[in-house]
Amino acid sequence: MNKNSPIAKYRLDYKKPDFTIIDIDLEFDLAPELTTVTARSHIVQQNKAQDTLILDGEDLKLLTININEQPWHDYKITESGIEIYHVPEEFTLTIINEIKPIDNTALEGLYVSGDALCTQCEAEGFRHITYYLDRPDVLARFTTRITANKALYPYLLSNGNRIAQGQLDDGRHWVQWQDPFPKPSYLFALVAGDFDVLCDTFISKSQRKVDLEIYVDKGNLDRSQWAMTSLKNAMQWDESRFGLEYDLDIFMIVAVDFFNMGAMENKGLNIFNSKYVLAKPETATDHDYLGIEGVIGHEYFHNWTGNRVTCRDWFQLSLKEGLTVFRDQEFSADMGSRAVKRIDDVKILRTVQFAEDASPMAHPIRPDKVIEMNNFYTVTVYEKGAEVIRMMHTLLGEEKFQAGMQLYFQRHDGSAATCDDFVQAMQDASGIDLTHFKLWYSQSGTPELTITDHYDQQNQQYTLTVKQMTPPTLDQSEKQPLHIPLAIELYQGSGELINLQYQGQTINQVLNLHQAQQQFIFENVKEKPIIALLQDFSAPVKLHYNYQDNELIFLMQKANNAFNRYDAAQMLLAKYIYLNVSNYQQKQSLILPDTVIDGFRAILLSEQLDSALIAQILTLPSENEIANLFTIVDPDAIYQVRKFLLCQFANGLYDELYAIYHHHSLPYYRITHTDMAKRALRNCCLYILSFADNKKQADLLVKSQYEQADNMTDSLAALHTAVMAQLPCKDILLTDFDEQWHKDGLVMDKWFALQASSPNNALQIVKKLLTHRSFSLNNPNRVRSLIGAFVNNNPAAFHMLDGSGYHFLVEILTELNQKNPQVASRLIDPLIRLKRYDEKRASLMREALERLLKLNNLSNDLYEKITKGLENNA
Ligand code: B3K
Ligand code: ZN
Repeated sequence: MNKNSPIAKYRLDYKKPDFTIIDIDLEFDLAPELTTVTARSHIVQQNKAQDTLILDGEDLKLLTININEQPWHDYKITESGIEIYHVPEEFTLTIINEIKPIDNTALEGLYVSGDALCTQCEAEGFRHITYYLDRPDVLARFTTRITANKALYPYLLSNGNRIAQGQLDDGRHWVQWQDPFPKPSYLFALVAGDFDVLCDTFISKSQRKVDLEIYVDKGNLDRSQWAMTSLKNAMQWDESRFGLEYDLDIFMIVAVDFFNMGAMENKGLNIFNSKYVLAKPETATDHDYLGIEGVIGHEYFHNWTGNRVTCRDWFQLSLKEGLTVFRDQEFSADMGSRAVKRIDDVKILRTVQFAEDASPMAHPIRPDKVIEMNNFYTVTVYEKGAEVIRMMHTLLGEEKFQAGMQLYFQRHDGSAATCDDFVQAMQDASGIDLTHFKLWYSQSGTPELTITDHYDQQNQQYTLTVKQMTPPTLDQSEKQPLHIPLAIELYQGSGELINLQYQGQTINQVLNLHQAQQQFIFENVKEKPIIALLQDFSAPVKLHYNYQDNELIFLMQKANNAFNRYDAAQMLLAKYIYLNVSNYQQKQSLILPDTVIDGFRAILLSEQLDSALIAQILTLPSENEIANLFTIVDPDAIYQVRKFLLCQFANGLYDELYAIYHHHSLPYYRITHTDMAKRALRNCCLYILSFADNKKQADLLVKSQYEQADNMTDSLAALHTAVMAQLPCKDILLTDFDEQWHKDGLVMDKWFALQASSPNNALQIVKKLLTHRSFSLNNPNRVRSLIGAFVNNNPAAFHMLDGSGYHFLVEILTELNQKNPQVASRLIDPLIRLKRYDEKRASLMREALERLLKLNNLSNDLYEKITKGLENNA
């Protein structure tokens, strides 16, 4: 931070460390105002030619340095750490330094969260605690002794097993922890505070008893049970699906209110944003419950994919993140509805990741150049990274994929590995050549498939021609064809599946694309087939194929694969969105044929489809998802067209929506997938029908649902509908919600986000809410829910033509730049995408970026994104 032109790091510059650290003994004398850290490290030279030890360290006050217990003066403090000269080949280094957790508003390193103290060290936070080789390929055994006031901090936690504890005379106590597994510094964790603890045990497959402890703020015990259930399910699932067993005697989770992201997989001591731990029916929605299950699973699964095998350098981040997201997606799919989970994941990819690929931040899942590592915890590294793992799973099949996992652990357990190592293990275990496939790791951008077909009646042949092309991105102007698995199905008009044959042989439904253009011939095809493309979204690509409406309606109703049914509906809507945006821009009337409405009616009335799937199909794509259909985005037209479609659905399907709404009411709240599905469909019906001309009835329904709801899913759905459809009851309900929940930050986040997405006067509302009693710019969750929701989920308001949305964001970022650069950097994404907007907006966005670039002490995080944004527009 605080440098004018920060220096970029390049993947290809990787060098092995000159020294390594075998053991580290840490002592913390803990207090928020001043903490003293004593670090005794056993250091061994790796490169004989180098006797200068360079350690990372930021914002530290050095007190003393000893080598082999003798004071050492041959060193220099630098901007990024310390250089210690003429060190021996093997020695003990003892460093004592001070830090001030209370001043740490960036929430990186050791900081204060409410009444507790906690750490966040990934990626490069440990250097804010002490001088160290703060890189993931230095693995040391950690022993940590924490001393603090017992009344204020009765619980003192760190990684591994508790090995000793004691009392001091002055009201302080101490606890010592030892982690038997060597680990990089980013997995170090410490927590001190007073908590309520939910305790349980898990018996592992080799009959080991593992103590499970979840630490929550006092008074929140009644919201911690679902997290425990999810943890036990995750432990069980990892044993049964991946054969992976937990390796310590204790696993702890601590929930904190101040956290920059979702959670952190520190060895044996996961630290979580309380949003992903706390849930009870009155305060958390079904969506929250599923989110908790997924994140608890994700962090737990990191114990093997991340901790036991870690990353050699941060460019390899997707090695652990893409793989662990794939694992958590599979966990959630196995626990609930696979189809619904797949649709949710694809939506995120299409909405957020495709937008990132089309932005100046485009990067491969394994980036090549990084200024601020925290900027690369992206949906590309995580979600596209998971799609790359999923494609390997598709190419290998479950059995060979699991054999690849075993080989990967056999080769790399206890060490730091690369993405290439992972692919090599998959290739060696399966015998399947992944040489061409590896390009997915180095090429950025969203590939586009353009597909044409031809049916030859006489020869009963069906020919498919597939072209692939990846548009250039700011980071890479040249693109190559990729190895893309394209899963297809062919249907007869009767709905029957056609067996894929070529030269008398049945062929696999997963076609392997390798070239810019390829042809596939299918024989014995008795009639012109209807093709279902990209089954289960077999590759993260955009698809162009000229479907007729009737073909899409057919697939919506008949496709075997639930994702393809959903996707056919999406493609049908996309056609009319595209057409109507152009109509709107040319001031012509908007249209939606009755046949389309009828297609959706059939889905709504379908008795064999899962209710949750019906709700997914009936939910219109968000404005952001729609934006990705266009090179130049017109936020006003998209908003108007989307609203038009909603009104057409509402009026056209009113009776069915109304009937299903009543038919799906539930007597009480239970967290089962069947009930969640019913609530999803019911609330989807309520939402759509509120856009009908008959506003009075909707107003009554919404109000009564809000008043009668005994759970947050239903009350929030009512409130959401009231705001989005601007129903007369909205203000009364919003006030009531505020009165009831204003002391509960996590619940108020929903209220803030909802109002930031308001279709009317959103900017004024957001500005006013900055001074609301429950809001604080210091808490990342509050910032994300109010400001994040405004800039990300309300494109028509953020991109207002007078530039007021941009102006507002500049003001907020000016404040957050100093306070919390990571949170600021997440918020700036929509502002750097100048190229996607008309000239007027683009020039206002450029001015906003130029103003930010002039800030004093501009953080590396913002600098990297602003300069890319401006470069892209040059
Ligand atoms: N590994 C952490 C993310 C750390 C982000 C640092 N800016 C959580 C996760 O992906 O599981
Ligand atoms: Zn992760």
